Amino acid sequence: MLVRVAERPQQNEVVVSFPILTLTGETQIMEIALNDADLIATDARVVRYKGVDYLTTLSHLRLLCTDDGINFYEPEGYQKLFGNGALQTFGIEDCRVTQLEGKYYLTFTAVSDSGVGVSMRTTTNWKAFEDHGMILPPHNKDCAIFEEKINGLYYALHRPSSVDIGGNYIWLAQSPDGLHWGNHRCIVKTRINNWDSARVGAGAAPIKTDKGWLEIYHGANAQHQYCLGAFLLDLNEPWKVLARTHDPIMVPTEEYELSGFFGHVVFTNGHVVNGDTITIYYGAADEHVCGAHFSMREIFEALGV
Ligand code: MAN
Repeated sequence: MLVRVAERPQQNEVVVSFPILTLTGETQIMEIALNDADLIATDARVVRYKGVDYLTTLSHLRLLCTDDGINFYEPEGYQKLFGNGALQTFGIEDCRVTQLEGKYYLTFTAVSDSGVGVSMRTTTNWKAFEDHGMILPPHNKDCAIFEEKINGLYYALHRPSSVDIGGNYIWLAQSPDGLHWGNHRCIVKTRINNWDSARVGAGAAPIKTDKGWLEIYHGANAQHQYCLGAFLLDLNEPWKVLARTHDPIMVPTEEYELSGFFGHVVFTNGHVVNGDTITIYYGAADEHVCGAHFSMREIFEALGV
């Protein structure tokens, strides 16, 4: 499992402090007095100072191993993955990993003062990584590449945000080489008066099933309450949405999902399928990584297929 680790210094009552990366990769701590009139700090995740947005935490990615899917440890001899370069100075987050033709494709959110976009690294052995830079420019996140080519093309789900006309919708892109993406199509939108009314975004790589590509996605409402749902895409024409759950398949209910660094959040980037059981790994309240078992049959029932 590759986890997002978000770090910040111990906070005190006088200043808000947060780390950013310099262009040469050193960590620099920014400090702003809490009584500074130019500081806006109303969201646990972001601060705005003199018109510039910063993140309150700096994230990197860490590889963990498990023998049973429940107990995880950090293996020796593997590097942590840190932000690198001008487009990752505020960190890297929320990685989806796709295994395709012997290669692992890591697509993650890259954050800097230039914006939030999707960057990619690939590896075959988790020791040497090839950096492909930013593949989808701001504002974009939640990119998950399909684990098989379809009719000779790579496909990926991603989530651009359109601030004026449009919204935070899930799009599908195709690529001849896995690096250059085009023919973007908007396939799943937010739904008014529903749990996914404000934003939707892909979870991990779609799961190939005999009914279609099954995608577990997150949705949030205007109060930033995040739940999980599912949709199904046609196997050969993945821009066709065959079904979508009306109600969420997972809602934050436990104490550790309702309160934490940012409460009322369940947010997934990874899963393991074993027969009818799918173990969905998810972030709870932006604080803990959890796992939950679901029945594939029950998800298909919720989809009405
Ligand atoms: C949102 C949240 C944060 C994340 C930033 C940048 O504010 O998803 O957790 O750090 O976007 O991606």
